[in-house]
Formats: sequence, C-alpha cells, structure tokens
Amino acid sequence: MSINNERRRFFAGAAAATATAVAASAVSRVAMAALPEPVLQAKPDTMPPLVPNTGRPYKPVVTLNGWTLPWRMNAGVKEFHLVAEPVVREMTPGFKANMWGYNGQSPGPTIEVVEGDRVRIFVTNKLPEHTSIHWHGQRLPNGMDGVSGLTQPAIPVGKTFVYEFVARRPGTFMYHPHADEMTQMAMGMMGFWITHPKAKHPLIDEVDRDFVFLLNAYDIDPGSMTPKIMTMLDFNLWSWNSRIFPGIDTLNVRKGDKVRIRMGNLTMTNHPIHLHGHEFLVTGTDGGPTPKSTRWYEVTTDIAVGQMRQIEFLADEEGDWAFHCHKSHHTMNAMGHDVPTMIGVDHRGLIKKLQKAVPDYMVMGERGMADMGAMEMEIPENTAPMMTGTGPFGPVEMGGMFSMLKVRTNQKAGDYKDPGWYKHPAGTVAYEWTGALPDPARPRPGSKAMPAATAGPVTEVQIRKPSGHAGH
Ligand SMILES: [Cu+2]
Repeated sequence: MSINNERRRFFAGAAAATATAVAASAVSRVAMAALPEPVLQAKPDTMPPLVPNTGRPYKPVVTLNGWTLPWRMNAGVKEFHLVAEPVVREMTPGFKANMWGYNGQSPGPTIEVVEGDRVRIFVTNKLPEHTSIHWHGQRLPNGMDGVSGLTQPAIPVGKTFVYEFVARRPGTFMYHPHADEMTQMAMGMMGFWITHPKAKHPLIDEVDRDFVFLLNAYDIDPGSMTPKIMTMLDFNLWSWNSRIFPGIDTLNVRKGDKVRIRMGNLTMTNHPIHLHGHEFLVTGTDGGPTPKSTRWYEVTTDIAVGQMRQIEFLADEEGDWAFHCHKSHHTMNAMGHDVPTMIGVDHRGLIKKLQKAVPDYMVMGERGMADMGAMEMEIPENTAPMMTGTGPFGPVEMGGMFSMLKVRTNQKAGDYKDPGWYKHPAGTVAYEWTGALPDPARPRPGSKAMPAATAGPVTEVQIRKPSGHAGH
C-alpha cells in the first residue's frame, strides 16, 4: 500500500484537542504494523502544540508555519516515520514552490522528545535520488550520524532505513540530509528537533510560549516554481520555515508571558535577527543551554550558518512588534535583486522612447524603492511581490524574513490565534507636525557659525624644471 494512497489531511481541524485525538487513533490503527504509519501534513499553517499523550510529559513547542510529528511508543521506544519526498510548498499566498521535504511539507515536521528517550526513526526515501539524514548537534553512536559514504551507505530510492539512538542531552537541534547536500538543502530538506529536559534543569527555564523555526533561503526566478540548486550565495527568497512575509505567521503572546524563540540557520549566510520593543537573553546555542554568567541582554543576535540560537524574554510591552532579519535585502522578495539603482534619475521623455523598443519597460524606483510596495505592478504569475504586506497604516514594504511579535493583555493563556492589529491608545502614535516650520539655520559663508576664510600671507612658489634635458 503506497503512502500516497494513505495521504490525508492530518490535523485538518486546527484545534489542539482534535489534533491529539487524530494522532492517537492513527497510532492505534497501525499498532501491530512493522512500521509506524507515516503522518502527512497538507497545509502550511502553524499547527497547535502537540501535547504528548504517551511517554514523559513536557511542554510542547509551536513550529511557525509548521507542525510536530506524532510518534508511537513501541516497547518503550519512541518511533517516528519520516518520508523524504517532493512537495509543493506555498511560500506565501499566491506563490507556490516545487521543493523536496518530509511528510508533505518543507521543512519537515518538528521532532520533540525528552532527554533520555530511546528514539527510532524510520526514513523512507521517495525522492528521485539517494539521501540520508544527519541529526545535527546530537550525541549519538557514530554509525547513526547520517553522513552518507562516511557512516552509512546512502538510502537508495524507494528504501527505508532505521536510525536509533538515545536523546542524550536536552537542547535545540536540526536534521537535514548529508547526501548531495547542495541539491537537497537548496530544495528545502530540513527540520527541527527539540529534546526537552527530563526534570527541572538549572539552566532551562519553564516558559509560557516556545516557538521554533528554521532560517532557509531559495533562488527561484520570478514566474518559475523550482529553486535553482547551483546558487551559492545570491539567493532571492529569504524565508522562515520556507515561508516569506506576509506568509509567515505572527508570534502571538499574552502580555506578561515568558517567551522562548528557537531558530536554526540552514542558509548559506548569517542572519542578525532583531526584535523590537524588548530585550532578550541568548539562553541556548548549538551546544545546549548557556551558563547564566555568559548571558547579556540584546535586541539583535547573529545566527551563523549551521548554528542554533534560543532567545528568551518577558513580553511586557503591548503592541505589534516587528521581528526580522536585519539584513535589509533579506526582508524583500525576488524582484528586489539585480535591479540597477534609479534614485535621482529623471526618466521623463525617455520612457515612451524606451517602451517603443522594449514594450515591457518599467521605471524601477526613481524616488527610492518604496513605490514598489504599493504600486499595482504587473508581475509574472506565481511570483511574490518584492515588498508587500499591508498594516493598519499602509504598506509595510517588507518581504522575506519578517514577522511580528503580537503582545496583548487579553490574549488567553495557550491561545495562539492572531489577535488582529494592535489598537494604539490615543496619543501614542507618531503624528504629523502641523505648526509652523521655521527655516533651518544653515551656516552661510560669512556668518558667525562658519567664518569666511581670511586671506593669508601670499606664498610664492617657483617651479624649477628638472635640468639636464635641454634637448628635449
Ligand atoms: Cu538575513
């Protein structure tokens, strides 16, 4: 029986209760089967936390525009089934991409276990080429490290391999292929892994909200659908969990919540991630929780390639706070790249002539690029606008790695729904000055602020030509 035939809308209901119930029934129906039935996800929505109903209890995470993979317990072993396969990922409404991923989505589902759990992961390869999975950051037997050629033969097309190890240390991890990595990671194969502490941990605080997402990047030409795998650095879509703004869900919290956000970087460059309105501590890295003596408050933390960072803060300021990569080209989508700067260029009179030769000719940003955020521009089909998203005050002029932390007094505990736009109390929004505008006092030559240069003593300079070349 093929996996595709079994494909169904898992978690179709968004409520946590429904999701858990479906997970439980899926497990019981196949409890006698040799392999856990693969669970597939059809939607790119942020799924509610998967509250564990077997094994040691823990407080689950929420994956931004993603989900957690259900497991089954088999004689005390947590069993998961990952299916590596081509998927279609909606990166933002109106723009879909052909990717490779796991269990119906890119990235793959988050795997959540508890420190000390014995974990068995079945990996079925439904890709057109061989693959493997490397469990990035884990302590495990060398032969379970997933480096094809080095620690195992690659998983051939159509075959299923089994990985088994004990999740030895709590922390934030990733998984990705270690076989034809250039292709497979450029196509979206990656996922998150959380190992929760088994008991109270001196360096791991309990939090009210625990969000996770991966930083990833693609190069997809406007109007096309498949990432270019040969691109080394010049990507044009900078995404969180293979979503771009305004397709990235907001992080919705209750005022007073202690919030943790875990991020892993599987792009080919670093990302300084910046949060508005709050200061945070970096409480964990790739190697686990940071010693308390090493923590200091920041508003931006740089995440290098292959690294994970977890930040924590008290959400004590109400509002819609921007949360984004601080590289400004990473907060715009595909059309923003490889375009000449036109600021200050006067095109009047030129456009008609140019359009005769090139009918599609369009002026890009002669006053800056802000016009691009609002204009009704003809763009190729299946292409995300370069800078987009509309807020309560107009175009947000962002794309790519951008979202918002929404802090509300009346957000209920455990409620992850988008509360809508923040309603600012009267008198707390930047406003236009409508009084008189005095001329700015600019210094003029001769004025006191900038005295005119006085004529100094005349210096006579005599130029002597080099001698000895009279006949020149
Ligand atoms: Cu960035």
